[in-house]
Amino acid sequence: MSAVWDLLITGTAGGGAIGIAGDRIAWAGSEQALPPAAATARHRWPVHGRLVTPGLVDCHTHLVFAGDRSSEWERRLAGARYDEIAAAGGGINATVAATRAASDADLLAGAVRRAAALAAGGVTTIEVKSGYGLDLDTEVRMLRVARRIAEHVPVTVVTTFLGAHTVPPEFGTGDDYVSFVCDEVLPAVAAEGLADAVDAFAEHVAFTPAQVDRVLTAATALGLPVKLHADQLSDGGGAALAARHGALSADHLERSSPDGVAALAAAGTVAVLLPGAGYVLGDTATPPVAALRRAGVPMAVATDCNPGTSPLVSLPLAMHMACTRMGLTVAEALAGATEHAARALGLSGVAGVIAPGARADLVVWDADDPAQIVYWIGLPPVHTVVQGGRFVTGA
Ligand code: DI6
Ligand code: FE
Repeated sequence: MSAVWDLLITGTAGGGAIGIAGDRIAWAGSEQALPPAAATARHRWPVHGRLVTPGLVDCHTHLVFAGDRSSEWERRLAGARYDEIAAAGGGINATVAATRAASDADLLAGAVRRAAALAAGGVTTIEVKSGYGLDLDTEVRMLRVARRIAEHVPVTVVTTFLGAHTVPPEFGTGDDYVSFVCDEVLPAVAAEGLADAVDAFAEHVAFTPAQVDRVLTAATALGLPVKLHADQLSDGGGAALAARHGALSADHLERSSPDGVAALAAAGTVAVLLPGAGYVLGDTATPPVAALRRAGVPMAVATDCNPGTSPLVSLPLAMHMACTRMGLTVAEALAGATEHAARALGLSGVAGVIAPGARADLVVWDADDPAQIVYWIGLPPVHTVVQGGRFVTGA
């Protein structure tokens, strides 16, 4: 750790102090225990009793897409079902058609707007999935666009290849499409270093466990970590399947069985809760939070921001919903949007924590208790965001 601190934050809620050197946290602890390096810090910033948290981590989004599906939602309000709309050519494939037709500039502009909204709510790390291209060219374009978000919004972007999102119309069967994903798209994406992880949609409207197994096996063979959309609309054994592959995370889990929960616990896989999707789909099923808690499965919370089931661009609101609809405590929601979310991205110790060596991503809140962050709907009390040691809003 370099000797001279660039910034010393003092007077946090609870009497803490944080030393920053370059883009990393050099020291964190009680103000009473400040080491000698504090005396030579280039800048001092007393935050007057404000709460300071790690920069929030949104560990599951589909930010890059084109088109609009609000009319599908209107049809669902009138009684149509998500799977019926998908079977009739709407759903994910409607967004695929719009995304294939969009220019890179348009894809980037839309993603930047949504990323900026997330950042305004205190997010400094965003995972972004592909999965609305489903052909080689568009999947690659989506991932390149995802990486470029960070040129426009002060966030770190982590990318996930979700080629196995649904079967595109030009493929007759899921098996043929999965062969194309494993043999052609995934190797190209890996060769270009475009994906930090690989995901798939295990669901009766998408891919069978056997097909998902092929995708995750191919990813592992290429050295890429895996994660899985699991047990959202039906219990297809997705949690156990994710665990079997040593997945970083299993996401959704509304219909996971006790066996699935036990498998996640044994594998150390993070459970990512996505309350926006169930809310928008009007699904009253919620993940087995009490069982996950009992089993010691780390729980993360994310927006699942996507055009079909979760048009949500506020992580604090997702945290609120995770408390109100799923029974998380405020402390669990905060850990879920920081430390556990970072773990779901393979970034333990790098993001989501205030500890020496971690990235200096911090939010100073106009609040002195985490409940005040989670409680408000539509007004996250962000005072200042520091990303990579630099002020990006406020002070
Ligand atoms: N699960 C979801 O909720 C979204 N994708 C997924 O795998 C749905 C995405 C969409 O409908 O566009
Ligand atoms: Fe999703």
